[in-house]
Amino acid sequence: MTATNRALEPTRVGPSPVQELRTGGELVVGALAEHGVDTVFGIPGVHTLALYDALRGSPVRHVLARHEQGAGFMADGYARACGRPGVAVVISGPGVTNIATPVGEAFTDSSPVLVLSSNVERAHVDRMRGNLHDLKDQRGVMAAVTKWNARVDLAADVPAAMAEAFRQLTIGRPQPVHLEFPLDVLDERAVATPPPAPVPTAAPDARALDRAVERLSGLRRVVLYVGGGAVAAAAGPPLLALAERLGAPIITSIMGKGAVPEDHPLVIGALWQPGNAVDALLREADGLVVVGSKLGFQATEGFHLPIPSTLIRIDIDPDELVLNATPTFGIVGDAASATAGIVARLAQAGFPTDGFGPTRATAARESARTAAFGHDRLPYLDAVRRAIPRNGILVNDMTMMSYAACGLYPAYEPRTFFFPAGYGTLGFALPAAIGAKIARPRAGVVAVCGDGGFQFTMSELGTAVQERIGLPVVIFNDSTYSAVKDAQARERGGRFLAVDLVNPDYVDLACAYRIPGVRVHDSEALYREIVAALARDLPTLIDVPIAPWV
Ligand SMILES: Cc1ncc(C[n+]2csc(CCOP(=O)(O)OP(=O)(O)O)c2C)c(N)n1
Ligand SMILES: [Mg+2]
Repeated sequence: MTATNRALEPTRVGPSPVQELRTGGELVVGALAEHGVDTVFGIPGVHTLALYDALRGSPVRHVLARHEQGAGFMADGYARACGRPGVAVVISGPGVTNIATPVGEAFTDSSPVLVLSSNVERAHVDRMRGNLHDLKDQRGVMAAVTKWNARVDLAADVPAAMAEAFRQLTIGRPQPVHLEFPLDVLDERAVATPPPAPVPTAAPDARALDRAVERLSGLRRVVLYVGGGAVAAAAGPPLLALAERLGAPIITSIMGKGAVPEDHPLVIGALWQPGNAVDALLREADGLVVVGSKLGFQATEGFHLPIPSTLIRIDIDPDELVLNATPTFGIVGDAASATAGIVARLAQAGFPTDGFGPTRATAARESARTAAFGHDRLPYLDAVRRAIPRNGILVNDMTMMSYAACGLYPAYEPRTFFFPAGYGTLGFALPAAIGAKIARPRAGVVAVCGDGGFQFTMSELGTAVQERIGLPVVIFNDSTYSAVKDAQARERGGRFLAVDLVNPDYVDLACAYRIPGVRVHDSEALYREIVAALARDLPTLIDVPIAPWV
């Protein structure tokens, strides 16, 4: 096996007592089942026939996408919804380059996606000898968008390689990994060597927690800033306990939405903006505790988030811990156990503080809401929120209404608000929502798209119909790439180009797929149609013509 980040030597502990010869493909599928994978998303080809042969009759469900980009977003949506790795299976060459985009999204947003691909025969890999689906450096393509990737050159190495892939998906920051199998490896028969034992993850350093508490006891006005790491670690209860003990308001990034309930009086949500009431609160603060956030360029509006004199950072990833803002000190650890460790020590110290308190936090939130982007479209967002159950999932595309939702749609539970925050890929919402609904079939899942973004992956409607996915797909339709038009208006003196769209009639499109399609003109009708669509076991297209944003 050849690995990108480090050499991988599987432990050879001799053949198992039952020396059953299995194909590489069977060993891959066997390992998937052993690692608890119930579903894979993909598109077959002649290079993956051995894998599909093994999937037939296995307990692993295969969901047939219409484009590998869709399969990648579905795997990402699945992972975001339940926290377990989402798995995609693609062919060599075009299958790999097609899936690189959604894997890029999963990479920037820290979502654990496993891509399994074929490659040409071992003897021909990277040599461009005219094989079907030749790609000069397939692993290089995927190295750009994954945390770890490797080629498996012997069928006997498959279990160890799969074990390492799952280890990579579960240690540290969750991010995509890729394994490729030359097609003759998938057909090769071998006795599997058992995988090495998993390595347990380390607990946060007790001395670092002691020092954090020491430092916190000298502070009077602390604010918590919570990112996607808190969602991944299900850190809500200890974060609320910490906030309540310190009287500390909680600001979230977009990726942190839902880590703590946005109707708690101390929770502000993703409403920080330079100059608003939340900004004022931060400028008054003497301490900021950042949990599971890289304090990224976008989230901090170009690094303009006010940082008080004491900055404590908690992150599972030692590199992210010091990225963008140097902490007074940092704690390497997962958001839940590190925060719980601080709370336990504060309780022991009998540490009392009023801090800003819930009244200040709630006042800042309400003031920031009235000044937030898209406040004039609130009736639509309220209708969507009322229609989706408290634990239901809103899956957003890159569209103006979703930008408004980032601030104004309250999320109450972890893994209920998805947005392609880092890579900003149009076409995320529909396939990611399909993946989410497959991961959590009983949850109410709603996709929100713009008319432009929807067309990037609308072919996945076919997947949703075939799999009978009950999914309202709301298209806020202004026949425009408004986000771009808005930028051309503000930054280019209104010199518009390439932003007007001639769209299909989405109700007719629904008709072509033989699924319900409706057009609604106000928020009440939108609410009713989402509720009705959530009760169906088929997708529903809801076209909402809206006033121009620009
Ligand atoms: C893959 C990809 N290509 C291009 C863009 C650039 N882009 C960002 S927003 C946008 C317009 C989206 O239009 P629509 O989905 O109708 O939403 P609206 O902005 O009109 O609300 C474009 C083209 C992108 N984000 N992703
Ligand atoms: Mg539009």
